[in-house]
Amino acid sequence: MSTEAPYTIMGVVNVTPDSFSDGGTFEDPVAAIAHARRLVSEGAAILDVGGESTRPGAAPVDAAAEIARVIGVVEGIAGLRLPARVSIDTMKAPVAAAAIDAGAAYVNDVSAFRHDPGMAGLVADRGVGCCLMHMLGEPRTMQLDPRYDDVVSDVKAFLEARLAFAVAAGIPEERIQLDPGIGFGKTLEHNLALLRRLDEIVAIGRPVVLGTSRKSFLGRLTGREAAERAVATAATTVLGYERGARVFRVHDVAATADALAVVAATLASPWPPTTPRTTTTRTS
Ligand code: HH2
Repeated sequence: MSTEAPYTIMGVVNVTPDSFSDGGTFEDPVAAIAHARRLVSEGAAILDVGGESTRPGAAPVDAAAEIARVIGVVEGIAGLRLPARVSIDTMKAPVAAAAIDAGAAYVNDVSAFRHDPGMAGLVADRGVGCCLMHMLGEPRTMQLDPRYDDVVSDVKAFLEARLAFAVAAGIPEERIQLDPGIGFGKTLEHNLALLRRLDEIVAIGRPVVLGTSRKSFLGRLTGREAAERAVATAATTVLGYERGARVFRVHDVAATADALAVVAATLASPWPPTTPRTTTTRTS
């Protein structure tokens, strides 16, 4: 029987001064690398390193500054030889190229290859995996007045079109994952509709990445500050897994690992072998 988990946890490593929930915490490369090591010990199989915040209204960063922020961290993590792939969270081909040279094996592009015309060719040529995410507009303006005919159908059509674009650029379909972009040009109602009907995005046929972690719609629902939203995030993780998402981009890896171990065991038949964090078990 395979012992491989039926899901992947992507741990967030933000090397930024201004990310919405952890800006400034891991700006120091030594702290970022130590954080990455901890996330892997908690269950992350991908580490998503980002040097530019995409929060609503965030100031853009040029490629040179972004490279200066992230490359030492990517190199440092790759040098640890952890059992995890390094992902670079960027919309810019020069940043992705430098990160791949430094050991990254996955490009997480929240613009789905629309921002930089060189990105799709780079991912094709370098043979790495990628995530294509839906975003309405750009980070600076995306939350001003987002409108859709039907948010789920519109996001689905967008992702199908971007998948076709990426395949036409020479990226094998097996290396492409898709993300509905929770919080990127979406109201609370849009985010909830996408979660409720996530199976429609899953039906495209590529692994779906879900990025709800600590996002502001969870704050609106619970009244909690960003750093206190791990439980709310876990609720979306359970729901997302049940509806077919398989990659979970989160800040709180340990809580997510617990939630996924339970939901995956519950839905699987027979119960898949998971690796509990401790061996103490009770019968109830
Ligand atoms: N969300 C954020 C950044 N990158 N990538 C994907 N694929 N999906 C997401 O939902 C997603 C993403 C925003 O979260 P965070 O990195 O914590 O914040 P910031 O952009 O402010 O750095």
